[in-house]
Amino acid sequence: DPYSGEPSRHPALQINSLKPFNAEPPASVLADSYITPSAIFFKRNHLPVPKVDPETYRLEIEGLPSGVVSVTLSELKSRFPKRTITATLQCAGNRRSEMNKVKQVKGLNWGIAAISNATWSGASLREVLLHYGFTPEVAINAKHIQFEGLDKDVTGAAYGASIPLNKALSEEGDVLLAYEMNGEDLPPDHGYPVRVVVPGVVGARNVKWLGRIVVSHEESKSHWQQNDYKGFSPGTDWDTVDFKSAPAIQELPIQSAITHPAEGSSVERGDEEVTIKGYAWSGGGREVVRVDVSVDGGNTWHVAKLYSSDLGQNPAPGRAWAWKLWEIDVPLPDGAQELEIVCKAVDNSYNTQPDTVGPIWNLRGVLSNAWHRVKVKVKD
Ligand code: MTE
Ligand code: MO
Repeated sequence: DPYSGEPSRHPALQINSLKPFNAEPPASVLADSYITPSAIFFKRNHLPVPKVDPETYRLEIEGLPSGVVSVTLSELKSRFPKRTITATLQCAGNRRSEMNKVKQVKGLNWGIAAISNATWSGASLREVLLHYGFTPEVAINAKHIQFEGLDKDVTGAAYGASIPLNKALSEEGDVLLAYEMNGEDLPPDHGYPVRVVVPGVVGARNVKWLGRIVVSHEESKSHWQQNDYKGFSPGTDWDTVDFKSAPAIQELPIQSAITHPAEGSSVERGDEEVTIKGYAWSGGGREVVRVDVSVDGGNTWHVAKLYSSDLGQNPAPGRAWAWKLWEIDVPLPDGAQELEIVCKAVDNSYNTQPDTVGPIWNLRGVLSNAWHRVKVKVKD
């Protein structure tokens, strides 16, 4: 069994698939802390977790004028300043289960918690590439940075993905070769000993157990870059889909969801108010500037209070990599028997979420970011 050496996992995780391991925290605890504890951070593995010995670990870098470079873990830690960012990771399939309710899609049936927030520390990918000989001449032909994991399928093919060169090389891109998560060594499930953190970009490009970086004129040839993680029209089905016709998902769209109260729970009329909580995040470093909340299905709206890091710092423009948590107390409407609680977020480009799932439905169930709706009863 290739899965016999898997790490132990927190019992609170809600398991979507055991082999490979895919799990999300309960929605009710997701917004309890701004930084998601690593043990309950969502986990999305396509393959068995590889066992990597930090002593023999080598990161290979290809496509630079000096040929193949081989970097040890201690070189990565000692040669480059340790950079730290707080960044939210979201799987392209977060909230896929809502698409499934419209029409069956293919993929893991994620709820609203295939998203989590952590601090990540490591070497800057930009600084590493420049150190090992990346020059403007290289940039004339190179357009993509490819990443390969040390996790392999039965045919020996590794997990792989790529990002545009400009994201990797930009000083404001903040792409890390991370060796720490929340101040500790990366846990096995999250890519020990090194993973790429590409803030603002879909989880799939944040390659774990990083074994190789290739500076290239083309995107990664991997299945996950070419034939998956792409968006399509609701009218496209498995008979007509042409994966070559759509770009690979990189920056994700605006997202928000309600973590409290839970669907089907109830509130007391005597309380006169309902406390509503959730998260909001946007891709590409766009900052969430507002979250609107309704308790009557979207007829009337209230503006929630936003929370970011406990340091209270505003993110630099275009580098809002971390989510915001939000909270609001809304008065109970007179006589209502049931509330339809709705949230939608707005980012600093004034992008907002679509109101329903139908028009954004797609066969793979990715990019599911419609208004999140939760129904609760009002008890007399
Ligand atoms: N990297 C490798 N090597 N193998 C994988 O299966 N899954 C990707 C990405 N990086 C994956 C990977 C996907 S689809 C997501 S959403 C994120 O890792 C999940 O990261 P996490 O498990 O740390 O939450
Ligand atoms: Mo993902």
